[in-house]
Amino acid sequence: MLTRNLIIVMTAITVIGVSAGSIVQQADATDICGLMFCADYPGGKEAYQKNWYNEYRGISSQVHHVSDSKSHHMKSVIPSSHNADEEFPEQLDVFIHKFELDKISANEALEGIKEVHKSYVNARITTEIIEDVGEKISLHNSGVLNTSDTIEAIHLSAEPQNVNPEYQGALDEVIHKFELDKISANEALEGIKEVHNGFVDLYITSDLIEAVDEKIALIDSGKLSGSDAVEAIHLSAEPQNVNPEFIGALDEYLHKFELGKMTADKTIIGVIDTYEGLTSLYITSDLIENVGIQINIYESGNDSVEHVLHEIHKEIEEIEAEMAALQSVDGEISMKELPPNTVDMPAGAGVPGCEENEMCYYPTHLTVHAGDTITWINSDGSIPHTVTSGWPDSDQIGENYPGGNGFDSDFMAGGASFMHTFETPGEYDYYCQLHPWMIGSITVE
Ligand SMILES: [Cu+2]
Repeated sequence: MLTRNLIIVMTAITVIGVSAGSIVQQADATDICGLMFCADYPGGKEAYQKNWYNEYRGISSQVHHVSDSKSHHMKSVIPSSHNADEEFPEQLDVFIHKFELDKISANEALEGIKEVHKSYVNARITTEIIEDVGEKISLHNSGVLNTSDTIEAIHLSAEPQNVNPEYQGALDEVIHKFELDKISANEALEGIKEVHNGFVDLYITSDLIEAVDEKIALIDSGKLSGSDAVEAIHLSAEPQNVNPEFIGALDEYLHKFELGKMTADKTIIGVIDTYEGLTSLYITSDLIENVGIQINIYESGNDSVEHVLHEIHKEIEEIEAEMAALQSVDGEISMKELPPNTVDMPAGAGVPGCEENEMCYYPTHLTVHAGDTITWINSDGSIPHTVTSGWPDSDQIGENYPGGNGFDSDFMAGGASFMHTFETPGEYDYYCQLHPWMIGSITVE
């Protein structure tokens, strides 16, 4: 898992470095260590590369003889057809990663890649991946792609499972800057287009890339503008996040309704607004469609508001149960024992995807008694986080949280902790302003 994340991060950064340099300040491939600048990484670039390389040793030694040999030794690659989609990328990785670690030149890397490819073709083994790589090699042969772009393109098409996270990671860099008001909507769009074009220029496509393509076409035709466009791209670029974000927004109203703080009529209006907000951005999911059906039932006058709200809540619970089931299949998360009333921000919280295992804030949902003090700890290396009342995109956050009792840790460096005492019963949502996929809540009884 760690290995996978590092590859994703490293290559995402390379893409940003190449394609969005003007937006992502100093985002030069040599300066970035994971999600941070090497200057901020404990031990600097050398430590980062060493950690990263060690993760890869297993694979490297497995096919060591290949990486160190010239063409006449290539018979030592034994192509196998039943596992081709796994083994072929692994064999390519040896050259790609040596290149990324500056251990071999781009030409040497491409030479190695070509020979691995040839050995599969000679053995008459083909798969979509092998064909894709063949295509990239011919683009290089015809002069359309230069050598390092070719390697980058081969890297991404040889690991199709990585294209989406890498693409998302690159988009996220830009989108989060916009959400933190560090760049304007126009600058964000410019950055998104640069990231997008970076992939398209490398002849890499995926469903996700096509979905963003569609949104960009909507922008260009004037149907979406400014921050709506950025939001739409954000949500369609993270389809796994649409439901949690939608649920989070709906919960704002449903919780208030359940706590008797909002009438059913006002609640349904909030729910409809939330729903229309997403659908006007051309964003859909099963949950969004099911909530749409309930809204239709309400608008047709065939059911009471209370029952419609109840049905919507049931839809949410079903999706949440599905997400929980996926997590338990994902399995074994080993966590250190935490003292009571403590929430940890574990390693990896700064990487999108932690929300799938509820590992951005751990525990993500905590129930305490009025008068209890909660301590949050940032254990995520040297990556800063915040603990801020509200949820991404809400108007009133931190100490301005509606209803009072809001809190805001401000930037918490790695190792820092933050405490807040909850005097009043209620539901307290909070999130990280730097990584909006980090969302948690405290229930005070
Ligand atoms: Cu964070």
